[in-house]
Amino acid sequence: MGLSRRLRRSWLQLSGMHLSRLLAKSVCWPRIPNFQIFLFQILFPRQYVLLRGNHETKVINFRYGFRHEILRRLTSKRDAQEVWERFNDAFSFMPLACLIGHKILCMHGGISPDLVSLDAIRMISRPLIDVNQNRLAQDLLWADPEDFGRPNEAAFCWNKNRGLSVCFNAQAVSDACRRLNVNLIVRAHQMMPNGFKFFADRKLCTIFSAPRYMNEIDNAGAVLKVAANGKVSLIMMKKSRIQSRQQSEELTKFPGKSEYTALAEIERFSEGN
Ligand SMILES: [Mn+2]
Repeated sequence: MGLSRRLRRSWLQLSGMHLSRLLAKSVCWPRIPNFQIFLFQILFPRQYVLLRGNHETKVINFRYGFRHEILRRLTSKRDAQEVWERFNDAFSFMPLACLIGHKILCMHGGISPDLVSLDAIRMISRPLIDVNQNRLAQDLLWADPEDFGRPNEAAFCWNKNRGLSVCFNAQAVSDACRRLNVNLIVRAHQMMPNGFKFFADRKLCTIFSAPRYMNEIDNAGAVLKVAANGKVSLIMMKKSRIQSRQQSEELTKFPGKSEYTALAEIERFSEGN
């Protein structure tokens, strides 16, 4: 389990910040709000595959305002807490990776020193509530590509921007592709000005599908299209116009040096509110 396989006429979303910001951030998808995509997955499970991202974890979606948003929309705090908990229950069942046509491996974050085989992903049992208990799961949701020297050897280093997980170099991508017998790794997790960016001699592609991210950044979005014959193409989405800020778009953020905050801190906040 943990690896789902779909090919024809399917939609895959690498999720992450999109889904858990579905209420506050539907502005990122002007025509298809993210909540709708979540419903599509439920209604049409063979056509829509959603992969879990780092925001589909309690720690992060609390910190970035998802619970706060639910609380604002539901008058009862108890109901809001219940809804937030149930959403996170659903997130804990989401797949961590997906294999398209046996040759394109997709995940939200990136590869891992523990990604020794595709079976290693399949062996991660779900529901998985705390992804940080499993290094492979954590890296699939959090890791980033980076050129940090040592070009001739596959290398991973501490991901200091995230405060957890790893960065991996181009050679690590090449080695992973060979070991896993895949041609391409597709991931999201980082905003790209053009909506996409290749890495490691086109063996890895970052896809970012939210134009004008957070209504603050002048970026385009992109979607990767895989034809039935395996041919890959990119669809660019134009930059959208800046929209006037509404109160409902405000995010709750908690200060911290990295994106990661200990769950204990969040629980303290919950008790105090
Ligand atoms: Mn992310």
